[in-house]
Amino acid sequence: MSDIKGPSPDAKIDGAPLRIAIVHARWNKVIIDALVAGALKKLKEAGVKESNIVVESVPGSFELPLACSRMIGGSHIQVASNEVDLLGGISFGTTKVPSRTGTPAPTIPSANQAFDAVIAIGVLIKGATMHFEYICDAVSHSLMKIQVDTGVPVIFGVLTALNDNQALERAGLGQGEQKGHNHGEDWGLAAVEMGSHVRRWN
Ligand code: DLZ
Repeated sequence: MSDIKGPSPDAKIDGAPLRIAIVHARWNKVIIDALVAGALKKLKEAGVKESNIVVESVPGSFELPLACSRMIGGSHIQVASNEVDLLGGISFGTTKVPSRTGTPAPTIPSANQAFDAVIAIGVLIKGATMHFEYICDAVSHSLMKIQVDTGVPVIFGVLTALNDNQALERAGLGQGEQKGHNHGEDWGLAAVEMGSHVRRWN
């Protein structure tokens, strides 16, 4: 990576107390797999325990906002395990919280939240129609809204590439001499930093 662009050196934050979710799309899977691996690598290097990381997948990027929103929905309820079942609700130990109770969840301190941050990972590659523009716009705005509305950081791990090579390079899979930088690593670090900040700010 150049010295000019990209994030400044690692903030060296201890991720040991944090719980982090990764929600990824399955479109363009080779690139997705590399990005998820990059994010996981940095989470673990920062000290986030494997048992405190949940990885969930959805079909495409368009599904990311709903999945993130539902994963965060569990953040307002006491957590005893990190087992998440998006279709049937969220399981906390032996107690299953229904998906749509209609009852506002009790808010409890952030130390008890299900997730301190969620990383949304998708790879959108422009095609011949306007599809790309619509999904990029909807997903980016929705993910921002979710984090601002809930106060739980949602890391924007969605590549919006104009062609395959742009996406490959941003996952460290570039074809030429320059393999590129795996942006998943930056997203892992951003999740640790933001999760830690929000705990402090609460
Ligand atoms: C349909 C579609 C297309 C054409 N391209 C992509 C893409 O490049 N990246 C991605 O993550 N998803 C794509 N999808 C799938 C949509 O995100 C979504 O899953 C479907 O439209 C179903 O809602």
